[in-house]
Amino acid sequence: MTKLKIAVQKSGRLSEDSLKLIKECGIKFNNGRGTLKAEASNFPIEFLFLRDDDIPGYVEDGIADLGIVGENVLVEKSKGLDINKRLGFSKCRLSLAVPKSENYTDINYFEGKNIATSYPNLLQKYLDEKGINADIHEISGSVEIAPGIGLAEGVCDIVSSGSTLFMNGLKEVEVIFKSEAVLISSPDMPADKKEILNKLIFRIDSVLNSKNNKYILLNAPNDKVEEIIEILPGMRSPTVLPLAQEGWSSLHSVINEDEFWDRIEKLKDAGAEGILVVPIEKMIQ
Ligand code: PRT
Ligand code: ZN
Repeated sequence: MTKLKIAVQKSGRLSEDSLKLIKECGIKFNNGRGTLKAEASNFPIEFLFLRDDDIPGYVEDGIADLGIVGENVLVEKSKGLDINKRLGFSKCRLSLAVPKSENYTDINYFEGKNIATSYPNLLQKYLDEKGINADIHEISGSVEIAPGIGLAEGVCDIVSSGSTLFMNGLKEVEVIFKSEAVLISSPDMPADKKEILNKLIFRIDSVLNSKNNKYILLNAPNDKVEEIIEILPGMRSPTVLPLAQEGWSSLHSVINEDEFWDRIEKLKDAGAEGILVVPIEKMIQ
């Protein structure tokens, strides 16, 4: 039977969320500590646990059919792979930073300077676009200490909260790339594997959609129902049910996380009462 092999990070910032997503897709497997491989019991998929930097290469070589990796690593390695799905976790940015005391005005600051990074390709591309000539000093880790030990005048590193830069006396001055975890595959996947991939993507979509949406229930006097329906865009139109109390209705719908607070305020102003908002387990569209 055809199976997909998916490469996921063995241990690190991507691992937990990658495996959580797969579990939320209803896929069951055992991954004991230190195992390099695992097999799902209820879906045709096998897992390879690897270092994130190796994942694009393994997918390119066909050792794995799919991978979950940070977009920063994918683009840095530039392997001509497809992004099948943006997964919304491990969000971060690749930024240029300089010592706090520096008087930074714009990107021309870096002309002729030394920049330490683990992302030489992404950085070079950015500097080329901006017409800046700088010396890129590639190092594999602890990039943030480079200015302090006199190795470089600036750094280009992954930033999430900004506290690592702050603690090392640096300030973020330019964001050069925004990243999140992505599901990748080789562009030439055979049809039988593609079919399994489409099933997996269908499940991932329903999990991601459910995270971005909430189920909302509220009560409203009948003469306000029409106005409230205008504010409540559902997957189709809201469900309206009569309440035991004469002249009142209950409305049910789905609301997007992004517009949530804005809509709730409008609903209250329009006369909605007893508003309940509940998470959605899966959402099939
Ligand atoms: O061992 P392996 O090679 O598999 O893992 P790794 O150590 O190379 O990678 P890992 O687990 O640290 O990160 C995996 C992926 O997570 C990265 O490629 C990014 O896509 C994503 N990610 C998200 C991050 C961060 N957030 C992050 N904050 N990767 C690294 N960091 C580091 C950054 O390098 C810096 O040292 O955290 C520090 C900055 O964090 P803040 O919060 O202080 O700004
Ligand atoms: Zn790595």
